[in-house]
Amino acid sequence: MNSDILFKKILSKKAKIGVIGLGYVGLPLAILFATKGYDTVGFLRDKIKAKSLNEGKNHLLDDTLNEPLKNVLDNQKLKVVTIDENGLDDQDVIIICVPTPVTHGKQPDLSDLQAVRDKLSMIDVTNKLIINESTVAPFTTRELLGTLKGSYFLACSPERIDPGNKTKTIDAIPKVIGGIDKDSLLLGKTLYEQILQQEVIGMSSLEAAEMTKMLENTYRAVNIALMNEFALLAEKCGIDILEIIKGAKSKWSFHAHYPGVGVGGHCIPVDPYYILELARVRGVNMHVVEDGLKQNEKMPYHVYKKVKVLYKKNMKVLVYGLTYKKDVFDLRESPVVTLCNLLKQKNIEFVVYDPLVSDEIITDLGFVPSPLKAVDLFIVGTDHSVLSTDYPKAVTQDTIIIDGRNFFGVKTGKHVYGIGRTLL
Ligand code: SAJ
Repeated sequence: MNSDILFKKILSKKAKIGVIGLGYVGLPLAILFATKGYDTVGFLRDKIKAKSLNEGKNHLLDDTLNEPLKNVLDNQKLKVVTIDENGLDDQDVIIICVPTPVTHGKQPDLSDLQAVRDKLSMIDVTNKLIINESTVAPFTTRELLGTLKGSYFLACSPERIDPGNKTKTIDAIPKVIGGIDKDSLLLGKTLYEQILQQEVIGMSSLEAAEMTKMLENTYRAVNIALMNEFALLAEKCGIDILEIIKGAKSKWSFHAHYPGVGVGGHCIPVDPYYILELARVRGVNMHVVEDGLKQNEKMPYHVYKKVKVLYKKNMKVLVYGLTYKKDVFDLRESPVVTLCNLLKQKNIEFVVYDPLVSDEIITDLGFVPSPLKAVDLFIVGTDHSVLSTDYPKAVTQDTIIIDGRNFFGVKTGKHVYGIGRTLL
């Protein structure tokens, strides 16, 4: 295989870019390549989503993407098609950005990635550069994508999108990349250097790149778990965990994380299960990771126990915020959904309000949507930025607050019961 031709195409922006999967990762990436001048085709499964994207409708509800999306559609640098339509074999570079969730049994679910592999195995990928951005455990890229037809280049560069982060946008996040061989690494590194303002760090192998992503997100999950565990002790001691974290932050080596109702999203509560599976296969016991994940998964129950103590029959109860994190319209693995299902199971009547989630979706989840109104018990599930102007519509001086995200800095309503802190 000849890397020179592809190098020249990348440097002259003549390389045709295919991005498979247009979610939180693929859509900003496809728009970025197109904005930088590459003819880009976005591939996804859903015909309706493809049509609405081609009409400039951004299904992620990330308003920062609307204008750049419109621009690259207008100048025809970006086109969106379904993966069943032809076109994959026209691409010089194919970047895979499909979800890698876990099953209900917390086992890796690689079905989307395997479906892409099956598609790619139907074309001759000779001289193409295939890049896997989907989060996987070490050896997965090699095993799943290393035996396609033809002689091609293969790299792995795990995505690091931070949904909802308006400053750390996709072009502002450093990237790591590993290749199956030197040419693949160099091609991939050169490609990303054409579009990113940040460093592109070459790793020694595909596996080193895969493991980097595993470490960074498992580190975050375990550190959040540590804060959750300290919060439980702080509650028993009448100590304010936020004061303690603030004090600890004065030490240069302390990287703050915060306790809360739990850990959601498609990454942090999920990725560590991929490394646990690899550790199991390789006979390594990672009990720190296991216990950390369990601690995080206990937090919705911890908040439920607070409700149980404070709830009295016929109390008006409102859960504010359902999404897994503030200002992001995403319910995947949301700990607040877990909490609401618990309240339902225990016959505690409540209504739900989330400024980003429609009444229809709330109803589909089996909960009762409601506008903001004065309530006896106000439960913060997600600390959306608008909470600061929303809460007075529901919190009176007699309202008890259970603050799942430690949003309230001062006593508000009758009392504020936070995670690791109480404002009486
Ligand atoms: N959370 C806490 N305490 C914290 C931080 C977060 O309880 O101190 C909770 C959040 O409320 C949320 C969950 O954890 O429910 C995950 O939050 P997150 O912002 O860490 O996770 P994601 O999935 O939105 O994105 C993270 C990002 N990592 C960082 O911000 C460092 C992103 O950069 C990664 O690329 C992404 O995971 C990913 O793809 O892995």
